[in-house]
Amino acid sequence: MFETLLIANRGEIACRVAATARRMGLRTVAVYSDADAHSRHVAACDMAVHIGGAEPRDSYLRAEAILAAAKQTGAQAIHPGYGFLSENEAFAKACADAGIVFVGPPASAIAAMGSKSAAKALMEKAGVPLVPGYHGDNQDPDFLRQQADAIGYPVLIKASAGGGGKGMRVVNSSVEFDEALASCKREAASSFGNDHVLIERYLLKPRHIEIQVFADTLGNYVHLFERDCSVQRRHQKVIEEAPAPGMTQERRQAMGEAAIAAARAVGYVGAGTVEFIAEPDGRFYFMEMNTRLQVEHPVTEMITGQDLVEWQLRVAAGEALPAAQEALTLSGHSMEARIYAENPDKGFLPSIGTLATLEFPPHVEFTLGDIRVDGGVRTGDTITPHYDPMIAKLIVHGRDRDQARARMLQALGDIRVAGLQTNIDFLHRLMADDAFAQADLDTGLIERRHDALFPPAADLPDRALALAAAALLQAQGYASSGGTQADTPADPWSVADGWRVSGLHQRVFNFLDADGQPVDAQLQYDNGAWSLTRNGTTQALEWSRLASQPDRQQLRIRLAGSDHTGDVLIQSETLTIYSGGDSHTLRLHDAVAHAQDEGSEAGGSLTAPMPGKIISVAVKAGDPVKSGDVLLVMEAMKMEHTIFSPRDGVVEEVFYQPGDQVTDGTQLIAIVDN
Ligand code: MV4
Repeated sequence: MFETLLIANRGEIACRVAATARRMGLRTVAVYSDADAHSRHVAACDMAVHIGGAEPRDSYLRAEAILAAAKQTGAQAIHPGYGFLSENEAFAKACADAGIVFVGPPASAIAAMGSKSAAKALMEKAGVPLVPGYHGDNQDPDFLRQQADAIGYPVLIKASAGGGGKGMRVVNSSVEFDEALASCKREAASSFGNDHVLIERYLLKPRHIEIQVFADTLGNYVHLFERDCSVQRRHQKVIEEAPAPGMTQERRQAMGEAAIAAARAVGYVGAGTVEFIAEPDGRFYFMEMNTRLQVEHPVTEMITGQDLVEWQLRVAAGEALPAAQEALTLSGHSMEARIYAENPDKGFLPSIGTLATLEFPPHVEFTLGDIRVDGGVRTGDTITPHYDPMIAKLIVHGRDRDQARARMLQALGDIRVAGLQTNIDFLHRLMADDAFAQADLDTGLIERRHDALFPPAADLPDRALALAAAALLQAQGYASSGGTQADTPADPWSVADGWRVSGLHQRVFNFLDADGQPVDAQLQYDNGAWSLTRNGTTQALEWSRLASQPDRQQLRIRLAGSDHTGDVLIQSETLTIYSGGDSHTLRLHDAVAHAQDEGSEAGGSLTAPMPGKIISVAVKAGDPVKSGDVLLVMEAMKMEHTIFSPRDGVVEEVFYQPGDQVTDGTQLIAIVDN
């Protein structure tokens, strides 16, 4: 076994590889870009080498810089992770030429699977089932139309060099064929620089089922069963699971054997995935082979008990596969959900910003367990526009699919994230969806279930509003508890701030919901009892504190007789309320005014109170300003916010211009004494 391993990647997969390498006693070398100097994967390794700028082409895609880092640190092997250089034939070859072990297949195997039509020709020879179609060299339009007519409509035209769903056209009849072919070829030429296409029968309601294969340098091949990755959105996997629901022992064996035949046909070594498309009746056809470790490999680890990164490193060091086919067994059921910083209500637009809070329920990392989290970021880290905005993979294991799904639902409901938008509530709805629960899976599930998965924004539940208001009172020290069941009775009299209004004590909180709509909560204390008034309706409220920190209140409430527990994260004026398995975000009105007070205490530096976009700047360096003058306007959570000067002074510097995106906590303007 080599002693030093360089990990040519970042984020969770770099941390994942480092965890196993270190467990095996290897020294690990991280590489990092300007944007990643303080990131978790650097901390996870023994050494780190800076390789360039934030953009991937300036760092993680620079083969020469990575090879130089390996030489400099004495690394004998390079693990490429996934993405970046993992399926780059030239990089695999450059490693081999430099005498460094590439933890992956030979360059020739990457090349053989690179072109769809060439791979299909190879697979056909190896006896791997293919979708009925034409994948030859003849590209004459009349000839291709005749092929389509013979296959029978609908057919699918696919760019040979395509991938990820790009360069595909469904054709429903012969008369539409010529135009679809021309348009597919135009897209293929401009996207891939190659307009070669193939024609296939178009399958309806297909499932994406893939087989994990492994081969060593001694000629041994095994498969580690299947994963079902049918739940996708625009060719991005959302949920993966193993085993595939409804899989029979015979079909598993047939698919496993077909996958091994595919790997053999290209002289494969290491971890690979053979993707099949499966019809509702179980017939399956080769789609493509991924010549790397995949994002979803943990679900295979969870059902087989094997560490696939350890397997990769052993094979790369020339050892035999750790287990033979007969020794591999499958146990229980595993699911993975990809947690992303993105906004499902805005077309899954990445959500850029700082993870002010990031907490998972009790879990293990990068290894076997009922709840596993493979992550690459920590609290305080920033999701930048430079890289994939995945926060973590949540992986669960259960004795069967129902238990795994129940664990996933529970774990999703227990994650706490503040500072940016995530897909967690969407994943929760997906997991709870009837079609998913009944394993009625196909690649169209998310679209088919669109209305259930993207419900119109529901009104904020009263329990969430009550939790928010009670949490603010707790955090601001107005009350140590509220209600008869609490340890200490509330004593609003002790707080002197205009709390007392005409004999009762009341406090109004003006919030804006995620759509910018006002939501007002009026809390009243009268004769030892609290109540919440919303839109003129009053309900009795009691609460007690479960745990309390300035930025986080865990409360139990009883609202109109119903009990709820909840967790409220308070991040300057933004509140994230977790209760009953869902989450809601509220902003206190007048937020910006408060943020400025903090700014003045911090020596006149004005920081963005939330992530957003600069709309306009009213001052420039050298301008004198008075307390209350407008400095700039920013947009956040669909609202415009005016930032006023907290004091008299002179503008020393303005750090941003209109159009710039800023994360929260970013200094916007410096003001000095005049
Ligand atoms: C297909 C198909 C139906 N019939 N081929 C999409 C990406 C590419 N790798 C293959 N894809 C498909 N090929 C035939 N003959 C439907 C898809 C497809 C799909 C496949 C796997 C997972 C998700 C998908 C989503 C839409 C379409």
